[in-house]
Amino acid sequence: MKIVEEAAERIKNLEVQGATNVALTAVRALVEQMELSEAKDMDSALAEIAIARDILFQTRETEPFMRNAIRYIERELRERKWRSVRELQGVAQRLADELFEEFHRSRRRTAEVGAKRIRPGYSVLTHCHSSAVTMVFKEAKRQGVDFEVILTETRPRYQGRITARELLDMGVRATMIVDSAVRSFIKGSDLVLVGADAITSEGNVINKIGSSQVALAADEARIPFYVVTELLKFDPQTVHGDYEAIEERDASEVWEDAPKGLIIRNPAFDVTRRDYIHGIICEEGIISPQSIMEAIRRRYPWLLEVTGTSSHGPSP
Ligand code: RUB
Repeated sequence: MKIVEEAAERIKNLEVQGATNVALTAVRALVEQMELSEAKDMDSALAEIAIARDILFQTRETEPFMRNAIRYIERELRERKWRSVRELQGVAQRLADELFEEFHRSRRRTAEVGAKRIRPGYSVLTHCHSSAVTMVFKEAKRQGVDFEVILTETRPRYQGRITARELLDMGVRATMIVDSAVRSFIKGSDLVLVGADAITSEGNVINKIGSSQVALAADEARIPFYVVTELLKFDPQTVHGDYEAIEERDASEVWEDAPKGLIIRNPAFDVTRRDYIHGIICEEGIISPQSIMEAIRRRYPWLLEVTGTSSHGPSP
């Protein structure tokens, strides 16, 4: 399981970050690992997939996109009859390719829709690093829209620096602020765009810790707050009453040589209630968080069938 274990390590230590990169890396690792499989029969090949799946699922708790993508491939492989392990390997590769194609189509559509919300002269505030939000910025820039971005540094892992570099590479004017300065800068903004790690059946969104504070500040200042995301981040377990688990990361990320006895809490994500979200910008266009179940049924009905182990987390 070398390939899968290495990918899992890179995901765990945030070398690979962001829900999308995590999902794509996990799927690639699974398929590459299968390519090297020396399983003699179908049962042992499927058992290997199950082991790989468990290793990948344990990397980060709050990543339904990864779980959905891997469950999809595993389910398709289990449900069909294969003549040989070779054939199964080919099909795993094809399923992954299809998934990637679908993902890129969704991304293009999401970027086109999102870019229309950025008007000339706008100042857009964002938090953390989201590849979906970056795609929207890129598309707006490609269309020649002149706008600027206020971005948070995003303690404790400073993902804002990734966003900052991407914006500067695109030639977009970028201003970084500390996370606690959001309320001071929100009044000068026209729009907030953030990504998502998970969407619940009620239309609440889980994203980088601090996103819900940004949403509160935006609400107070009457600035529209949009979430840019693929619908594949929907967590089917939430339909059954489970709360999305919120990953708690190591205290050393916050303070490496903290004094003994100090309690440090380091949740990676928080929940933004749907009431604060103007819209979810996704492959279905801009939808209201309240209509999430409808959109999932229309676009990815299989998501509602592929539930696995439950995840429990704090209430929103
Ligand atoms: C990243 C984060 C991002 C979402 C969406 O957290 O919260 O906003 O994952 O990213 P971390 P994308 O750095 O802890 O993974 O749009 O790329 O899927």
